[in-house]
Amino acid sequence: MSTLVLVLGDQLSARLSSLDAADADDSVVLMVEVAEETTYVPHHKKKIAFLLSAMRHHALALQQAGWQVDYVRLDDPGNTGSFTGEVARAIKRHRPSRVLVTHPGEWRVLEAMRAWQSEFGLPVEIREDSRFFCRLDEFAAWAGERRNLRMEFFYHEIRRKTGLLMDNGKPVGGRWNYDSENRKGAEADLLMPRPARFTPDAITEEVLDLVERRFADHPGTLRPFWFAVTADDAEAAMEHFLADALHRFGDYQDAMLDGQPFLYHSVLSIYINAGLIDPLTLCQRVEAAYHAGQAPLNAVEGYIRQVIGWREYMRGVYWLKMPEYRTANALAATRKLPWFYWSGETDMACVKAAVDQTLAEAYAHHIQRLMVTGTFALLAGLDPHEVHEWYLAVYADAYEWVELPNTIGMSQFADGGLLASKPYAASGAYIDRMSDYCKNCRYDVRSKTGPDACPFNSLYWDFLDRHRTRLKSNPRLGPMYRNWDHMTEESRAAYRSRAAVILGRLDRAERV
Ligand code: FAD
Ligand code: DLZ
Ligand code: SF4
Repeated sequence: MSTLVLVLGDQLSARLSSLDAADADDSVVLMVEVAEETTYVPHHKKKIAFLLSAMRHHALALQQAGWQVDYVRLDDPGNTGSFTGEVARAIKRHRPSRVLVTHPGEWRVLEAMRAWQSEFGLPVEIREDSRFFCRLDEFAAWAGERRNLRMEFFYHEIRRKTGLLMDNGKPVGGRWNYDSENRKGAEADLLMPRPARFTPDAITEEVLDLVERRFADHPGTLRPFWFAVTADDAEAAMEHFLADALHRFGDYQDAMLDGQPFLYHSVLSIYINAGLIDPLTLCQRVEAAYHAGQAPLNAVEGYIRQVIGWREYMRGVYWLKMPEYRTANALAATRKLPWFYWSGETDMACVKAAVDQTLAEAYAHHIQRLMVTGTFALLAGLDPHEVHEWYLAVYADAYEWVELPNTIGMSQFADGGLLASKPYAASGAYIDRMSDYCKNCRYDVRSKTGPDACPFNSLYWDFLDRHRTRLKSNPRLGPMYRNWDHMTEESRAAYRSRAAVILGRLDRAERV
């Protein structure tokens, strides 16, 4: 046997650069369930179950396609618990002349792989991940010497490159971006879509038992487990989204509703990131829905922008800025992550809703991640590294290449503004405008500084005040600083003292 092809848990794609470069008659595909990957952060139980079940199903699909697959289970005797240890054992078993692998999604894994060639004494080829629209060297060239990177210009490039929503070199409809139409508040109705749900088969049931036994101390609820774990079912989930929710995706993209974890979102990132859905196929299907008159342009453009714009841009920033990016902390935030991020035990109805549904489903939509749990962490000065580890652990779609720039850059402004033009800081008024959470909250969103005042209100001004030196020259924050300066000294003192009460409670691990 001449080639050993290592396929990772988020490389479950029918077309993969490592497999494309190998010959099925002369290769062994290695897939390994390893303790290091399941525990380097305390992943949500549903996330582990999804990945392990999807890996086991994918191994069968590869066998059916003619590959010889060597699959190592978590409980197999002798499992060393790491990629490096398992590749070493597989080299002894199969005596390959080379190792092939597609570029991994995390820096720490790439670092380990880079050592393999000298460690094992045979060629190790790490191939570009062709499942993305933008190669890493293309992104580096685009980023060049720019001090601030902005997604919008990058997105135009990828539109041109892919031809998605293009008409003779011009954007369909005459505009690149319809985001200004995508900020409506939603109301619950009886016909709200729900993501497609799948009944676990025998393979998934076996994995669920394993996860229940082995990861009982990890966060989150395991059952009911309803994720797709095969490419066919993931495709069915995609079709379900196209038919049921895409047409209103744009209108309600930023909305939040109590008891509605999914709204009109696709809930497909879990499958895209693991390789079960090809992003180009998905975007082409979305574009076709527009041309068939099944969805309006604001929905279709908005959706495609998330996938070919934000998703690719985050990956580019990650690989451009690692490893320093992981420890960036431009605002010098050091407060410990409050326990309620793991338990949902808080009186803030918005945060409770986001955390509770995260623990139940390993999912929250973008505005919940950004403007509820993310904004609270930013305003309260939580340590961005702890915040990062939380996001990486609790979401089923989380891998460092996409989670870290979203957390460190977009949400926590810990990169000092490389990725976002201003911090996503907001008072309770934003959450009140975009959701119905405030109606059932113990706090009063209209109250600014009294004992029942919404914590977001005082923390917002306190945040701006604390970071004045760094943020005052940001043109997008100028009006806010002028408002603050026009307040009476008494008002400013009241905001500061109410914020101090909230922050003191966090520091003493008291209920907020
Ligand atoms: P939809 O709202 O239906 O969007 C469609 C698709 O667009 C998504 O499936 C996703 O592939 C892509 N997308 C949308 N926004 C982004 C974005 N900001 N970055 C990258 N892709 C995007 N996304 C992840 O895939 N993994 C993560 O670990 C992750 N961590 C995040 C952490 C924070 C603090 C924030 C603010 C955002 C994070 N996101 C992450 C981005 C976004 O929240 C999720 O992609 C989205 O909520 C997934 O749900 P969905 O499939 O229903 O998305
Ligand atoms: C997330 C994850 C988990 C929980 N378990 C495994 C595993 O047992 N085996 C595996 O190959 N991959 C797993 N993964 C995904 C990896 O963490 C991911 O492939 C790397 O972080 C590179 O992106
Ligand atoms: Fe959240 Fe404040 Fe509204 Fe309560 S009042 S739900 S804490 S924004």
